[in-house]
Amino acid sequence: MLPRGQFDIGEMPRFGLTQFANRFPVQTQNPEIQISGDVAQNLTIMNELSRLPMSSIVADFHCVTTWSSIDLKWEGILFKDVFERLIEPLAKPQKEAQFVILKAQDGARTSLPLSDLLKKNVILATRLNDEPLSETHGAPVRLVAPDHYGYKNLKHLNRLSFHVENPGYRPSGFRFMEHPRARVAHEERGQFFPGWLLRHAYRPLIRPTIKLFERATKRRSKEHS
Ligand SMILES: Nc1nc2c(c(=O)[nH]1)N[C@H]1C(S)=C(S)[C@@H](COP(=O)(O)O)O[C@H]1N2
Ligand SMILES: [Mo]
Repeated sequence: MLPRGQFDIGEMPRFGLTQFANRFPVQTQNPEIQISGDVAQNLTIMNELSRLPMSSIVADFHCVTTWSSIDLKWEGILFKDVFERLIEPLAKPQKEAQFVILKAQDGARTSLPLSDLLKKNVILATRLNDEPLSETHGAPVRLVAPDHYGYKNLKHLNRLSFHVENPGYRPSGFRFMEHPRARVAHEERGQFFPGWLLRHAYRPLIRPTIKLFERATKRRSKEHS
């Protein structure tokens, strides 16, 4: 059964805030993630990723605007493994640095508490449904945190920063649209307004947003052919 307020849209569309429809990653081949913030040592993670064990999860994906895509198979490296095997020993974040900011090649950004990222179903995915992750769905690497709404699942991930306190970072969209945790099970769609209200406000935006992203993707592939 789908969580409250969600419906099954079938195949996963390319989606996001409208300002990202025409922004694309510069680099889609090799994952490269910068680690910074309240750490002893800044760090760039690249080839090290391929030395960590691959994991896979099967999960449903829930966009805050109420569409869901079910039974997606993601493969990659658990965030927990990356944190424990690379980030902790090499970058040495301060113990109190529990506020994590995630940034992407297209300029999108979001945040999550470290404790949410360390759950066993949070993965830095490089494959979707037995194929390499496409540019559409976040190449070369995206975060997948299925217990959290889609906007926490950053595509084209290229920076993680760890902070003792929120350093005044601003989310991609309006503040009311970004809940600090955005847990699907609690319908934490945003801040200040209840989930059920945002549900109704967002639903009419789905079709036009999908169209906008489709047009942008078509234009992009023409330019690249
Ligand atoms: N870099 C980046 N990540 C992003 C977005 C985006 O526009 N840019 N949109 C978010 C939103 S709102 C959703 S619902 C999902 C959509 O993922 P999809 O395009 O693979 O369906 O990505 C999320 N991650
Ligand atoms: Mo979304």
